Amino acid sequence: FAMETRLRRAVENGQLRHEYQPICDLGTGRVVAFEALARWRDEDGRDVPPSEFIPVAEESGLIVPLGRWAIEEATRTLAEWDRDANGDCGVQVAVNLSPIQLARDHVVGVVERALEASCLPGRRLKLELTESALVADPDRTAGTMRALKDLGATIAMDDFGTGYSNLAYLQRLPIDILKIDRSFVTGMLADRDKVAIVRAVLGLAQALGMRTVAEGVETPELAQTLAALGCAMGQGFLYSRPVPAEMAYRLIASPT
Ligand code: G
Ligand code: G
Ligand code: MN
Ligand code: NA
Repeated sequence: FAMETRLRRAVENGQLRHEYQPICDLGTGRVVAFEALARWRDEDGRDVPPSEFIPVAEESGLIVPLGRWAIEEATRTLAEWDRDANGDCGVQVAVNLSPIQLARDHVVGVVERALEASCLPGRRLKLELTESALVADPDRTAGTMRALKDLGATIAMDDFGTGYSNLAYLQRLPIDILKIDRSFVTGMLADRDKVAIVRAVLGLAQALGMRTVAEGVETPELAQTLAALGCAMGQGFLYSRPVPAEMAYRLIASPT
């Protein structure tokens, strides 16, 4: 439990940070959104990846304060970008919601208060859920998703294709965006099976009226191929690694 103790201190003392990774229009390369990604530097100076500390936060219940911080910090940052732009800076901010957080906290109230505090309309916010939230508690998750939609937020299914949920929920839930998992995208130009999976997801999204984001877009060739296949947006090292908020703002102010 040593990591849990140190993570608890970091959450309480406001020592977590965000980095922001752009999500771009695959056709034009313009930044349309930023995904907020939590960062934690442990007391010994080690940058602990979210793949290590998010599970600890989920098991310990710390995901509730951590998740609140993430929503508040991301909306505060977007409001700052708007101030720097003297108006709507033109992008959304995306925040990851953990299934445990959805089960244990009143996320809708947290989102509503954060939007109010930062004077942002709900449409500026995107919330990324994973299929595991639907497996864990489909009814509660569905209700939360509808309430978040009522606030104006966009709902994205993260890591799509890697979970264990069935496809029936896709049609019943207010999902705006499917994010195609990086494992299907990176390297797909040399792998016909990956192309087939990506095509199938794009077809499904189109049939259900959803938009798509491909994760793990590392090369211009990949961006071109995905755009030709009908994918709207991409995220990955081609555009930028996750970067601190000040650097992210410069990516909007002077697009590449
Ligand atoms: O290594 P990298 O930072 O890109 O890892 C990002 C992954 O970590 C995201 O895809 C997401 O699953 C998880 N993550 C990052 N920040 C948060 C957060 O604030 N809340 C939750 N639930 N997950 C996060
Ligand atoms: O799939 P998930 O969202 O958990 O992945 C997030 C992780 O992937 C982060 O660590 C992020 O830095 C990394 N990542 C983001 N874009 C790319 C990319 O284009 N290629 C690779 N290999 N990793 C990426
Ligand atoms: Mn995500
Ligand atoms: Na992800």
